Amino acid sequence: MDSTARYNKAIADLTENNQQHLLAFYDQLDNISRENLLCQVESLDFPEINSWIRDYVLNESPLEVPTNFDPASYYPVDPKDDNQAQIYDNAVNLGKKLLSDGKVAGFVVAGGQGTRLGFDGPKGNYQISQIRKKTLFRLFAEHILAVSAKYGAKIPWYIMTSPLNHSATLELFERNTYYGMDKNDVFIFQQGTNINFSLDGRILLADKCTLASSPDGHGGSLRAIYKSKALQDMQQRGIEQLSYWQVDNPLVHLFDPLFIGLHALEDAGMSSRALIKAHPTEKVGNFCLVDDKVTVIEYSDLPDDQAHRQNPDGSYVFELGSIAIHIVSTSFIDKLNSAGFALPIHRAVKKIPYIDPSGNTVNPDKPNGVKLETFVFDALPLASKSIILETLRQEEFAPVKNASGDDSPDVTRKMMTDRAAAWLEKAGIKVPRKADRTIDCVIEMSANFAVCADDAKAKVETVPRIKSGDSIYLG
Ligand code: UD2
Repeated sequence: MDSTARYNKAIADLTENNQQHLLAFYDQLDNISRENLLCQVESLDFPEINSWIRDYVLNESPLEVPTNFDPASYYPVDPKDDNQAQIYDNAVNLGKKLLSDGKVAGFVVAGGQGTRLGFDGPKGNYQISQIRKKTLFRLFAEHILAVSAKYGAKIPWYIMTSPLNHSATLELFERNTYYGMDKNDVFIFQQGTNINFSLDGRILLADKCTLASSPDGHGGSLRAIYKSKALQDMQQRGIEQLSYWQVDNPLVHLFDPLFIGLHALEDAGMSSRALIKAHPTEKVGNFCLVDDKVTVIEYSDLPDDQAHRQNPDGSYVFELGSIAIHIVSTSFIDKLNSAGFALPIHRAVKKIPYIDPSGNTVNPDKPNGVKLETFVFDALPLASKSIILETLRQEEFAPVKNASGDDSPDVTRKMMTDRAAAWLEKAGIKVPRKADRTIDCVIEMSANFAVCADDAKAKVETVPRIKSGDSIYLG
């Protein structure tokens, strides 16, 4: 079909679906831009788009929130009896074996925009460590290398980006020589995107030849792993379990043998770390049981009376918060994709820059459009089995999300020192504290020194005396 015929067909399809404004500037474009725009229009699946507009754009509360749910059961940090202690021992042994057999890989989702932090570029390039100013990506790479060395096995690293930051991420890894990792063990791939709509259901134009679009949510990772052939790469390497985490949390225990082992012992498809929420309405997902399946109900969807419901002992019934740390079996991802699957779509009303009918770029100062995303935790109920292991906030959860206040770099950095101090004190080392018992020094502990409290204990001899006000790097 020549370009005139293609244009005629495109305008007819768009008009039929009330989206003809997308070609309003066609006459002003050069040939390359026209071709580019026609390709985007030709790829639109109108039956699907019209169902999205009906169900998620024009419908303001599309998701059915379950009304009948119970609290989910979980493995506590410390085993509750001898029987459970035996299970934990077996799990640790199995987890260690899977790591030494090279059956485990790392997987970080890093496709988000990081708007709240106000940091330009991939969030993984944010300098979070206090003394050596290491970035999140560098800390994760060092952690992976340290665990690889500990277990004498390769641990490949899969990184999901989005069109917003893919080339910048690739460039970062090249410039930093893959942070010391073998380039062949780092697999960087992009997630998919969804087009953006105005509140009245029209597709927005980002510029005169580009439809507005945004990353399809971290739930898109389960399809992107498959489409990018990352899954194939994992299968060729014999990877059975993926350790999944978010790019904003430098405290995550990337490869905890207990977590990996419990998941594998139970033959689970996808499992989760959880913590006891700081307060009933903390902004994390809530682990629940819906129809006997582990399900996360987002904080915004949990009714207030349920969030505040208490047990006779005063604890909250829905006390378990999701911190987006999972183990996912590669066989589960394969099964999902081979059978065809769809995760629920979540609607987010946002400020989306667009081109108005006169061709001017508008940067709205209030939400003007809808982005559609899927969430990875919505895959939990699709797994035939799913376990939850409790963790402690101070051990494993200090995300960098906001420029100041809660979840800000200052809080994260303090928690990094606090955890290092706790590991040293557990090993019998004296750490200076102020009168109010807060730590009176800065400690940066590299993964090379320790990835868990036991590693730190084995290195006590190498730790210098720490005085009030010191800045100590343990490498
Ligand atoms: C997420 C969870 C929340 C809690 C919290 C812990 C959701 C909806 N909520 O909240 O329950 O567990 O994390 O920190 O997830 N990302 C992509 N592609 C995308 C969107 C996000 O890769 O299209 C990545 C992003 O780079 C980041 C992670 O997913 O690593 C989390 O994204 P977020 O900051 O939007 O999630 P948040 O803080 O709202």
